[in-house]
Formats: sequence, structure tokens, C-alpha cells
Amino acid sequence: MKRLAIAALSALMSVNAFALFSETEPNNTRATANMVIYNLRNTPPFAEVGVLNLIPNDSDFFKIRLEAGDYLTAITFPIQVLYDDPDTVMALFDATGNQAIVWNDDAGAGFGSAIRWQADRSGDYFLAITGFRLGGDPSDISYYEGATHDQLGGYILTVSVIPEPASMLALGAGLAGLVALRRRRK
Ligand SMILES: [Ca+2]
Ligand SMILES: [Ca+2]
Repeated sequence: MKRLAIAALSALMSVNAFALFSETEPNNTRATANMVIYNLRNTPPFAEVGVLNLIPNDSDFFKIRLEAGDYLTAITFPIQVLYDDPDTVMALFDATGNQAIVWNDDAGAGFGSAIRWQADRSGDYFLAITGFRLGGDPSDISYYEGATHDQLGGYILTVSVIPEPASMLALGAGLAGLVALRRRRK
């Protein structure tokens, strides 16, 4: 039984994947997006952190797979000058629409951006990050594809996905059961 518990715990550990990713330029459009936590899709929850870079007119697209009910959270942290530089704008698009599902410029302290969204349908989604500029419409794909801005510098992107609360409760109940089992064995 102990071996079974260890095997089950090991499986759960691998479920909670956490990885570091980078970008391959050009990734300035949905068509050239880098994939993020895409291949871990069958084992939520998970998070990935990328150390990325914006140069003038650069945008960074990341493709992500979501199942209906999933909660997506994405946050950018500008690295320079007290989280102010580069000033990012971030949006979430589906595979074909030109209007952002949700977008954000400044999330709070500093000029980083944050998005939180619950997927209403399963499919491929695209996170788009670019430099802030005056003018243009940050809810339109044209703000990101073919962007013109003068932001320059490194930033950190954190992306996390958790299933809807019902699945999380099931996962938690499974974990609690394992712990109780181990306690009883002792
Ligand atoms: Ca870049
Ligand atoms: Ca890019």
C-alpha cells in the first residue's frame, strides 16, 4: 500500500507541472505564436514562467490550449525601473476573432498587465503582448500584429491554468484521502 501511495503521489507531483519557457522570434502574429503549456494540457493545474523581451515594434504571441471551465491567469512583470519598463499591453484572442476576449494595459503598481479569464469553450487561444503606444485600439488584433511602439526591455510572463472549481475540489479530495491513508498506516 505504501508503494501505491508513493506512486499516486508521484503522479500528482507530475500533474502539477511548472516550467520555464522562452520565446523564438519572430512570434509577432497568431500564425507564428510560441506554444505555452500546450503539451501539458491533459494534466492541470500548471503554470509556466517566461523571461522575455520586447524591442521597438515587437509583439510576442503565445498559443495556449484551454478546456471549457479553465481559469487562465496571465501576468507580465516589466523587469526594469520598478516594474515600469517596458510598458506592456496584453490581450487574449481566440483562433480567428479580431476582437480581444479580454485585454489589459496597466494592472496596478507599475506598467505590467494582467488578465484573468474563465474559458467558456474549449479550444486554442492566443496571448498577445506588445509595447504600449498612444492611439490605436488595444482590443483589436491590429494593435499587436503589425504593432508600432518604442518600448524596449525584458519582462517576465507568468501563465497559469487551473480547471474549474469542481475538478479542483475532486483533486483536493483525492490528496486529502491519500494523506489520511498514510496517517492511518502509521
Ligand atoms: Ca519578443
Ligand atoms: Ca516577437
